[in-house]
Amino acid sequence: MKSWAALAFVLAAFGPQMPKEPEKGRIAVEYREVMIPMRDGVRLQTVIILFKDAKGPLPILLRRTPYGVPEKSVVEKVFSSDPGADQWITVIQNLRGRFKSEGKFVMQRPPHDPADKNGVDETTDAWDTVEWLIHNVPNNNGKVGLHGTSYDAWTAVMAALDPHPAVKAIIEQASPADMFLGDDFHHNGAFRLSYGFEYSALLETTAAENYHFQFDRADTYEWYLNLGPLRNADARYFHGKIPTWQDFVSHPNDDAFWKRQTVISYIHDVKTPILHVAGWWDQEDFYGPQQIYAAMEKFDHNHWNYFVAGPWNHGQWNRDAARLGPVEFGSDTAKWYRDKIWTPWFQYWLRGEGTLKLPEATTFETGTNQWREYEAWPPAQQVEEKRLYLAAGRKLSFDAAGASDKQSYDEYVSDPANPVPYRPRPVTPTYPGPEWPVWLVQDQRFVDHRPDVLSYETEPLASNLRVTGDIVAKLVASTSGTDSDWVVKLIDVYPEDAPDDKETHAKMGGYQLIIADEIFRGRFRNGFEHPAPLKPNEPLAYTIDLHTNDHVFRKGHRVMVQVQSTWFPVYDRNPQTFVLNIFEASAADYRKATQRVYHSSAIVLPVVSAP
Ligand code: PG9
Repeated sequence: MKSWAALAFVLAAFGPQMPKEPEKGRIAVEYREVMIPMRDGVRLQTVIILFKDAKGPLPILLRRTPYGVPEKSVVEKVFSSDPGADQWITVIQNLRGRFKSEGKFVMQRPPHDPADKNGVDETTDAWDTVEWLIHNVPNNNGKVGLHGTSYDAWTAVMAALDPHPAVKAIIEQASPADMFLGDDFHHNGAFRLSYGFEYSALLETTAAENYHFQFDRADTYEWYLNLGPLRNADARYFHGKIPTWQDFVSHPNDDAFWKRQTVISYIHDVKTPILHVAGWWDQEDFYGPQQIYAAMEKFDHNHWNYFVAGPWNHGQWNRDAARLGPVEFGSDTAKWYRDKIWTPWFQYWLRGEGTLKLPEATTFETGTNQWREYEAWPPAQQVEEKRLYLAAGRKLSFDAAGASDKQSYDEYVSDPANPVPYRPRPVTPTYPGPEWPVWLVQDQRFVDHRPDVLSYETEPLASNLRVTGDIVAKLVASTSGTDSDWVVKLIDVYPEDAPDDKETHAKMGGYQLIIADEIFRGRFRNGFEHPAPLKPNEPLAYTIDLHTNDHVFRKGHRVMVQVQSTWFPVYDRNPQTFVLNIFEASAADYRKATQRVYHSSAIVLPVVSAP
């Protein structure tokens, strides 16, 4: 395994049971590697971790992954020194076509056609694995829990569609829900260029299980800019050999391919207790767990569906989370989640221990740094929708006075040849980091006052502003082109006299911290299936969901909104000239455009009156 894969594996693999310093009583671990047969004869490489002196029978915790199973030496080191590890039998399995697992890997393999009696998918593979485990693993109690982060979480969600009767509980942490609308590969139809390119190379380059694309520039901003139109990616580098890239190119709209892949359309019931976990600053799959929770909630007759969100980036619930970058949370929020939620959840459902005292939603309120409990997510009580208008003079105001003036706007030129960077340059490769995991908390002053970024802000707040629930941007905007991207960022601006961060030494006076953000690709204004050109220079209304949040803008802080039309290279550049398929656009299609943001635009905030 290459470094990132190794890291990803360790993070995802051990979940709450993180490596700790060896303690007095070491646990005797037994490592078994087996090939478990699926219904079509394909065998999947699986590691089973047993404990020699365990007081059993024990439940099984299963994680299914594309990222590799652990080696014996790693398992012995980590598990033997974890006092909580011998509560369960841990099982980790490679998906089809990954490492020593047989068969073919398919990126997010969609469910098979129900008419095909021999069909296989992640749901049947999970079913077959559980069936084998409960009959072949010694000393198991017949109860299985599924869990994981990101891709592994998604395999757990797929198992939940038709779970084996032995599956008694699931925790999905940051499962993607829809790769066209809000997770790793696109947001609202805008293509996640650096992630899509680097992740497909990582998983699908032959001759290496995990291949880090070798950039010949230290700054990938420059590299992707030099790449030019997207069609050069395949012509110069991938040569038709990366199936996921081919899929991006062949499916530029939300067509049957993406609809088959999204898990949401397969959710018609909640068949097993399931907990969904999201991170407020998850740079990969923040949308997924919120959407899957909401979709399941409609069918939650047994009260088995729960939601947790904390102040984390992708996977940080598995690590330390007393801070993210320069933002402090006052305590280790990840440990709190593992001790108070993750472990009791599985102890209750799989071992029959304790009582489940979990509220419908548990979220960490940033700004005041406290855990909150809600009877519904997003909460309906004591929440009032308030509009913050993008007013003249770059002011952000609850006062609607200027909003009725339909002619008043601010203007900038968006130039695809000089796109706004999404993080300070040099933009290092996505993996192994360390910059990628923290980009959403980076100080936005590095783009504030660029001529192609509009910043609107309030006066310092006279009292705390508590925002809990769904945040929505109502943008009224025009472009001189025929297609355009709109990026909206809701930002907490720290007071000028805020002290420097002691650990990172970041200058926190005036710090611009993103709280919510999203991009929208204009061509999909009337639907994601059928792109259409925009009428040049016509003010058009866009509703952009910035998703749910739980944050207090504290007294003395300012609220800021930034609007821009490029966010590069995490998103590809919109040519700003309508073409049928942006993956096939030519260099000449990429043109400057004059963008106008009208003062009738607003951010709709779910404001909570209670302190
Ligand atoms: N965000 C990663 C991913 C999940 C599913 C598909 C593609 C990528 C991950 O961390 O696993």
